[in-house]
Amino acid sequence: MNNAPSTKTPDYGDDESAMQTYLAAGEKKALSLPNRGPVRYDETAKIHPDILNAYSRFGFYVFEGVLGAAELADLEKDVQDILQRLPSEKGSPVNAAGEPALAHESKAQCLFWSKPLGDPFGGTAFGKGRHPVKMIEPTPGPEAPKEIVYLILGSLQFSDACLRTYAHPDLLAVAAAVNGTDFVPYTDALFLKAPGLGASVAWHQDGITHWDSDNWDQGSHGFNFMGQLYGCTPANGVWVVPGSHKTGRIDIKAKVREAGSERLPDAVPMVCKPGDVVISNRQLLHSSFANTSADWRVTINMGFHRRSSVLGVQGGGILGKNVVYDEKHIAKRSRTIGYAIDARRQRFPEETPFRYEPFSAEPTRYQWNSNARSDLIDYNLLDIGV
Ligand SMILES: O=C(O)CCC(=O)C(=O)O
Repeated sequence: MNNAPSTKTPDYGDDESAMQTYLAAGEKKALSLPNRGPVRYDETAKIHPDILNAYSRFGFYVFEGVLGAAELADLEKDVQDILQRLPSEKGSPVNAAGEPALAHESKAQCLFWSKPLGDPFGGTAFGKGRHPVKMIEPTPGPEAPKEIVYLILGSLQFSDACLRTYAHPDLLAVAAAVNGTDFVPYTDALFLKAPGLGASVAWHQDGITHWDSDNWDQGSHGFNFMGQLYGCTPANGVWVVPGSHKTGRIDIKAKVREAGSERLPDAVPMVCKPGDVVISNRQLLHSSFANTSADWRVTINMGFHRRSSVLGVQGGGILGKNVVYDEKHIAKRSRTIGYAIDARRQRFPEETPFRYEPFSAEPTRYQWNSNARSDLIDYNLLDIGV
């Protein structure tokens, strides 16, 4: 299997002791922040203002226990299937069993490869150079493969379970509360951090187009939900600098220089149990370290924007087609929401499905069936990247 763990546990070498101290201190700090708990509503059935205030203040909030046991079991089964379908090596049209590989016919780039414990974006021009500093790249164990897949885009076409999670009514209620009832999709992904192999993601702020806009604010570039299949720890999870979503573009090189390493002193890790889902503002300064720990992290990323941030806006040039996003483009890309709501209704009939306001005139237009599955092939060519 492409992401099979190696046998020897690697570490951060000369930095190991400083790293362990940093991880432990970060965890303590993260757990002391008042930004975690279940999804809660007020007496008018709106997302509780305490949650929205904490999200606004820190730029992230850990929703505890959102994904139940049945949903997690479905997700785990699909993730195992995805891992087995990965190409046997980069560029191969087949998996290790000689069967057609996942995404080998995809028109959009879906699979992102790295050397084990590497930092593929740091210090490169990717994303208009938004990851300016390379992270430490620990040496992997001797049995590690040459390259691993650490990120899969367009994930909703590869997993019905991910599609159903995308329509979790509590999460979509949060999306509506944060981005307005006419919120729109951004992109969806799976981050795979195999123990002893998982790549790092260098410090960066997401968002391309709105930093210098007159009406820029803390919500201009949307947010990601990060659903945790196995939970996440300081060693394998995402780190953020709380509040940095409000301060505009940050000079990351200077910040790392001041800190003397990429262990930024004002950062905290996302610490989650299986089934927790983090909402994370895309403008937050964030990163994740190479996973030298013994624990898997699988994150189901689901991103959403405000409609006003994308309508009539030229795409940022990283995701999907680089076009001006008009109503037609947005409506077509939003079909993932319609299909997901129906797929979820079929699997969890006891739940009250989320009502997505832009589809309120035709609530049954999107039915999840084999035609719909075909309709989702390459849906991510229309990802909305600002
Ligand atoms: O999950 C990770 O390790 C990185 C996530 C990230 O950078 C993102 O979602 O923008």
